[in-house]
Amino acid sequence: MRLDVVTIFPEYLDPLNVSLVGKARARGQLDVRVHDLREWTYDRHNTVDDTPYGGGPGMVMKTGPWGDALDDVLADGYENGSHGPALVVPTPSGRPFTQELAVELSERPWLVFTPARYEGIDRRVIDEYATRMPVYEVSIGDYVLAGGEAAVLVITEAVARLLPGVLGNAESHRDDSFAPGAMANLLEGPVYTKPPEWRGQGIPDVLLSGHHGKIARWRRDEALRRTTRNRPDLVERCDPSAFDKKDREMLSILGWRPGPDGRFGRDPDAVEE
Ligand code: JCH
Repeated sequence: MRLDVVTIFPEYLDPLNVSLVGKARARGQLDVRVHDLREWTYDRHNTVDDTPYGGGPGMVMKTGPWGDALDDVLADGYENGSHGPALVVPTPSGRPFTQELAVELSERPWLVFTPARYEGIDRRVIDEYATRMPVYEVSIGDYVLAGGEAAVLVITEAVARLLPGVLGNAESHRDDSFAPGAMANLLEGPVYTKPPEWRGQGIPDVLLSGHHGKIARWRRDEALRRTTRNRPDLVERCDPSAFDKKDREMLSILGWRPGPDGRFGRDPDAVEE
């Protein structure tokens, strides 16, 4: 997979040399190229921004540098044998970045990221490239960053670990059941390792019992406990057929009951566990 990033802060992308993404690059599984947008400015001050039409606060990134940069980056990619580019534009007004979208992006051969600063990029740039290739405008969450670079790091890590051969066998994909679908998308419960006692805290007995059935059940109960507490929306949207008898018992203990449609919701009269 080829990744291009065009930014006014190339150093911000240095973490792409480290860890999982860095190793995938070193192994030749990922071809990452970071470009300084200011190389496509031709004035004395390397200007990339200007005042917004219609007035208002802040500055907007100009069409010229972005258009010239993207044309050159795309031409270079094609010359080097890449095909099927897609533009990935981090923005607070984009579609939510989910595991499902990470899977979709991981199936593309070539992603071009355009992390912006200021109030974002002149709309005409995105509209023009959208006539030639898929454009994904993506938000990594409901909070406001100062620019798109951190979002590129997030998206790149989520995508890279899905590429064939990037995760070693040891750390290989657990269910990753965060993806779409109505079936059991529960958060993971707590995990423990040696030593068996630390600052007066032991390990839950069941995990030392060697009883695989009981361990699986305990983990599932802890997953239900955490998910109802931290992400009630995930439980509410679950197809109720995803819950077995023991799940239903645990949900009841946690104050969750099936509604008229069979889906589970928190009993408003229940007391918090
Ligand atoms: C960005 C900005 C418009 C702040 C400039 C480029 C993405 N999930 C997510 N949060 N924030 C971003 C993001 C991505 C790219 C840029 N900014 C600053 C731009 C705003 O309008 C409300 C606010 C923020």
